[in-house]
Amino acid sequence: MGSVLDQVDTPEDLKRLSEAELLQLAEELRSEIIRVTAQNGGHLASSLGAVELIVALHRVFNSPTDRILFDVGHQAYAHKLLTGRKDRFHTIRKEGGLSGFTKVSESPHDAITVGHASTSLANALGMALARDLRGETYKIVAVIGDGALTGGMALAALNKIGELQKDLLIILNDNEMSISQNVGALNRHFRTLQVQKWVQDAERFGRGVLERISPKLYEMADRAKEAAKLVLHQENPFYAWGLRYVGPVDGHDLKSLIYLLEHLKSLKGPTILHVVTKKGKGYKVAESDPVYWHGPPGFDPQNPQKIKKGYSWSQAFGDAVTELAHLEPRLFVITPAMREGSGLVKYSQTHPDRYLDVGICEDVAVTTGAGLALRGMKPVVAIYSTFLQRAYDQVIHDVAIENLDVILAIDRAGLVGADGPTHHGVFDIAYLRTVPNLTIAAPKDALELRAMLKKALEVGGPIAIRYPRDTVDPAPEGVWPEIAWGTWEVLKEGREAYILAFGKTLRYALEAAGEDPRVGVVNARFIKPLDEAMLARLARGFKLVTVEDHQAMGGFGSAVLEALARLELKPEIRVLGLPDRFIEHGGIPSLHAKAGIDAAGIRRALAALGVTLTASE
Ligand code: TPP
Repeated sequence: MGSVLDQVDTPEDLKRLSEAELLQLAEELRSEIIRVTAQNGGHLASSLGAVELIVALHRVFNSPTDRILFDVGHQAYAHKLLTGRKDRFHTIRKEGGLSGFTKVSESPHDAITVGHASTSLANALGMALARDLRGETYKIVAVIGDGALTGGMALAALNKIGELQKDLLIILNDNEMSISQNVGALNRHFRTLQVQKWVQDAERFGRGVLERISPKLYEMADRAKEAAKLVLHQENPFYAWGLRYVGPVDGHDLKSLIYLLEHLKSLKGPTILHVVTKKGKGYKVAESDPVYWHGPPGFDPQNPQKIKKGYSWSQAFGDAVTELAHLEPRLFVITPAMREGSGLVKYSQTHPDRYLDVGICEDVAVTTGAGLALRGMKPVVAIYSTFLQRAYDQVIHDVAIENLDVILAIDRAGLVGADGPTHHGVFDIAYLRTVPNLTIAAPKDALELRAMLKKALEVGGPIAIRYPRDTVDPAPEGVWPEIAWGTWEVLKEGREAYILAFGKTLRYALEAAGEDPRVGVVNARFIKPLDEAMLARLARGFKLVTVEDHQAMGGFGSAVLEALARLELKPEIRVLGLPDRFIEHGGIPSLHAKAGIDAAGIRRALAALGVTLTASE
């Protein structure tokens, strides 16, 4: 048999394939996903685990008329390959290439634009309402992982779906994993369901038979009856929600999946099909370590090894809080499902009683922090800038109004690269800056991060400390420098102009200024409140350029302009930041250059102010 994938340009082509060809197609999809992810990096393990499910969905449903929604959209690589994008698949996550997630503007087959978790069910409900109001008859299928189902948004949507009884199919793709081991009571219940199912099957077929025939179990059973029997029971939580529940079934048994979907697709009302899959399926290393292989950088597919990445800001944060928790017994760290990404593995093992993974629910993370603070603890909510967007009201309503001692350790602040516009952390300054009581700081290195964390515990109140997706030099253990709270720091004196930068853009500022005595550089490490004394002094004598890895609108530069207006100072000034549009995925340095916030961009701004520098290559 030649390549089956070569014969597939649209999902229509799947309808013609034999069972053997479909099985071969699944294997070819796996190879292609491994080959391209090895080059580009990407969401390998999740995509490998969803291959059979995606083949079955495209065999049974008619995309793009039928709408197939992928929650998070990171598991949908096979979907991209089957929906007219195989020739461009090698560009995934590269600048100008395919997105790493589903994206409405990329393909008519992508039902939703995603990247953040737990949105598929509310979207599906909205689509079902629209479909019925407009007298249309297409099918709607939402695929959601057990991790994404820990999100309050998904659970709240289920509540409404159960009430409204619209026709839609929800596929719960349960691999027991979020990025880390999944958490929560529902997850515990799924494990019980799985065990119950094994016991039932064992009783029905005899344990020995089951061991021999599984996972081909459903082929042998009387399938129609099987599907009907699996519609469960009083104790199933979905039943209480008014949802028909089918499962758990083997999510890699392609033939049975197709059979089941054929039967479920025309049922009235909402149905949940619970499929059990293996994250990383078909690729040994990914199956045995799905945490690392959730989203690896590139690797050698013949000899897949973990790559030791450089020391990151996340690790610097994790190391600092692990140490700090020994000094401060009230310190408590919360993560919304990002233990590894936030550098918290060591912390979680060292201080398990002062650590909480709440699941993918950033709102719960922040408000649990509020509760801890109200009762005398010192919570640190470790959260990515982009995901903190989910908890804005909680920051205002639950934390800031009462000026509670909650530290927001904001990781991945700034452009994040290959994950693109759903993940760029470029709004946090704008949305936090307007909240009274809140302090916003950005360290220049790991030592300053330690100083800020330690001092934040003493100063109290809500304090956001933002740092980028980047490497940083490690700081020595046991060293906790003092920091004058609220002050900026002159890193280089200048005679004509000063660049005000912080965090990641400081490097660009120092590079732009070089050795030129005319241009100074300030580490503007406090964004709120600004160091107005220093700002006033500089504004009186120098030209200014502000630069930030954040939207220009509403960001640090805006804060500086507002302060200058209040102080009635009018220096010559340029504000550099990201433009008022969404920045696509790409390499971070290249995206910074395009946005004009790199060293060259700073030099251009200085030139516009009459201070012309030459690049010091
Ligand atoms: N918070 C939000 C709101 N969105 C996110 N995408 C994340 C955190 C980071 N994240 C991406 S995938 C993922 C997390 C936490 C785990 C998803 O688990 P699951 O839905 O079970 O899918 P799997 O990868 O296991 O297939």
